[in-house]
Amino acid sequence: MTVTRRTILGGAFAFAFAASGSVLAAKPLVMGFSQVGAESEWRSANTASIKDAAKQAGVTLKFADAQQKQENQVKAIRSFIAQRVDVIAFSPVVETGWETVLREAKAARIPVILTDRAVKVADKSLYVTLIGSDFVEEGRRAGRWLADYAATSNKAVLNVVELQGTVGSAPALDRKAGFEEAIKGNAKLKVIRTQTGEFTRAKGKEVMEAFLKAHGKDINVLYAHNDDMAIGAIQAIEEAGLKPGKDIIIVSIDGVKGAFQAMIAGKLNVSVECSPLLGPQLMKAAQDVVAGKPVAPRIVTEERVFPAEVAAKELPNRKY
Ligand code: GYE
Repeated sequence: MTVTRRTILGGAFAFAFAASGSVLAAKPLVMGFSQVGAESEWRSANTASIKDAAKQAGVTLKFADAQQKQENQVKAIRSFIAQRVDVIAFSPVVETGWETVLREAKAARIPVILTDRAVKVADKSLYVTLIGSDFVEEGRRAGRWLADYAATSNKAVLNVVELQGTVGSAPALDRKAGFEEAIKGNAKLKVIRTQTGEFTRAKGKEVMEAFLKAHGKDINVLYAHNDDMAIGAIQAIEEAGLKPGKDIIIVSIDGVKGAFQAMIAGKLNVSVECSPLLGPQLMKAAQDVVAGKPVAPRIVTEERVFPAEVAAKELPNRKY
């Protein structure tokens, strides 16, 4: 008797059918998920959201942490293919280098859903959809906030240092580009240094220390691609005897609780929201794709900007 595992009904279950067409058994949908790592508060909230949503939806989740390494993600995806999961989802650590493994998933007829970060592949049929934020827009929002701030400053020029995210990752590339676009032609804003802080507190602190050593009090603004690097940099600024949020204006992205606490303490000036709560949308897309229902090729998360003035009022509403 031949049994196909192709799913033709929706919900959280993949139904196994006998050759005769009768339903043999209802099996929970199995998802293999390869996570970037545990580099930030954002990432921990994202992992919790995916695990909770899987439980809620009755999806069996095979979760693998790649520790910020693409090779680990490729290995995890290959193992999901070998295990014949119903759907593969992953948040790609970097944008390039995915063609081969995605072709392997396609050959095995396992649909792939991207969450959070994008990949650069010529063949768009290698994945079903990308669920996540518009990082270029987040960068623009950070840049627009800073341009508004600069307009009120009586300094002729504000020297900006930038802490970039993981080299080659979609959020680092896009947040840099969006920010540059928003401050382009602004004679008051000058980016004097830019370097990666790998999205972590430890590296953010270390790189900010180096910036301070080289430029000291000449630094007027820090633009950090995420809150964790900003929080690390805040420590470095304090250790250098300067006041974060005052001597150095700080703009960052994510909107995690740690950022709200820093804003309330007057040490961070603004955080542009990037929601990590992608779990429910991911489970819905997975169920739809396995059920053969249409799924939009891009699902964008809705987000806001939180300046320090609203931090105390907003903190109780924050879910991550
Ligand atoms: O901003 C950062 C995390 O890809 C949007 O990754 C995500 C970024 C997030 O490490 O904190």
